[in-house]
Amino acid sequence: MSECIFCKIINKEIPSQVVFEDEHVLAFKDINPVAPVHLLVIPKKHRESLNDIDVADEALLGHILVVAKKLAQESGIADSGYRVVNNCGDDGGQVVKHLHFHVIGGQPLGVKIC
Ligand code: IU
Repeated sequence: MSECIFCKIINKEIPSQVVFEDEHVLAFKDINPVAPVHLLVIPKKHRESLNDIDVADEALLGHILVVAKKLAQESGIADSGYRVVNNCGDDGGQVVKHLHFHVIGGQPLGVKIC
């Protein structure tokens, strides 16, 4: 059994507020939202970070972005704007070691560092 917390969420061993699911990805509300809309889109396959992605995962990554856009539209933040963020590794601020993309919006967002 995986010790990864996001794998446990995928396997429904830990509850979450799921907003989208298909055979490849799960999306759920972040438990500690930093904005009115804060979702996480994760692959069902365990990948620790973007560093573990290779060419075979290109379609999966594209799918994650399409799902992120769809969820932004459904959340009503697509027109005003939003961010899709991936934190990779320690200096990138990644805390949970299962690849995930934040979808954040619903208010003007803060400091841009890039
Ligand atoms: P980070 O990119 O690894 O820093 O983000 C991890 C996010 O996962 C963070 O925003 C947490 O609030 C969120 N999260 C969650 O939604 N549910 C959980 O059980 C855990 C973390 I642990």
